[in-house]
Amino acid sequence: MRRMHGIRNIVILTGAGISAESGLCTFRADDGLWEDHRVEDVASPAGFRRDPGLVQRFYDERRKNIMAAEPNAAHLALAKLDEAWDGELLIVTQNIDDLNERAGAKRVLHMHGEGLSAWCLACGARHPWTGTLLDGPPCPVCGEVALRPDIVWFGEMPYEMDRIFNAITRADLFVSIGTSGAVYPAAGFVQQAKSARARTLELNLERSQGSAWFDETRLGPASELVPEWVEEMLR
Ligand code: BV8
Repeated sequence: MRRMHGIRNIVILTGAGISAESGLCTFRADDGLWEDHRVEDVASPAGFRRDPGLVQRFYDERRKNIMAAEPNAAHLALAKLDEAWDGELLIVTQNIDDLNERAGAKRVLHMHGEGLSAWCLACGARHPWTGTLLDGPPCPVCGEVALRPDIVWFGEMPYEMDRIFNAITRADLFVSIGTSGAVYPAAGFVQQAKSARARTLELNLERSQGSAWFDETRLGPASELVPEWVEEMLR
């Protein structure tokens, strides 16, 4: 059934801001995540080679925080849209938390990896992981002590770029929620959406670095803006 606004295919990009009201720090806020760590020390292959203990401790802490957090009204609204939307829909998240899935959303893609997943550098296997990695647990498949966080670090290729590219090319509407537009290639998706003649909407607490590319920017907390927007889409 085609809705009154003629939109069928939607791509939604989310960043740390959508999980801020669930108590998970954003990156660039004053108390931002990176405050007491240099990004390149904890989110880069070189940082991991230099001090694997620091990086494992950093992500063990993030994993604990993720499990202690709960989805907020923005995650629940996106899950409601995902459930009800009979057109194409893809939630592309830069976040490593599983709050979209815990809210019930199905069509979710983690372009920067997942905090609750471990990746074996010896056999390549990936494992759902809720424990710690600092103590060097063996890989459940090959037994090697070679597990790293299943995270896309700076300088590494984001996951499923082809699937993201195809979804944006087919999109009628591109919506960005809770992201500062500081990190590429995610920050460049709005330009690709524009060239695919999609409508572009930004929902954010403050204007992002890419605000100029959006047809419309709504400022405010995601827990208010996202449920409002979803109601509009399902009307
Ligand atoms: C790559 C996982 C090669 C780790 C992350 C072009 C130009 C310049 C630089 C580059 C470029 N291309 C590549 C680069 C280098 C680099 C990059 O972009 N550097 C930046 C710093 C300049 N990019 C890379 O290295 C990428 N890889 O390029 O590989 C390649 C690429 C393509 C094809 C071939 C080869 C990999 C980048 C991924 C790194 N990993 N995360 C972890 O999480 O620990 S990035 C990480 O930082 C997040 O995932 C996210 O992407 C980014 C943080 O940004 P946000 O999520 O937006 O969070 P932030 O705090 O900044 O902002 C929060 C926003 O929310 C704010 O606007 C705030 O106002 C708002 N907000 C706050 N509260 C609320 C709210 N909004 C609503 N409601 C609220 N309550």
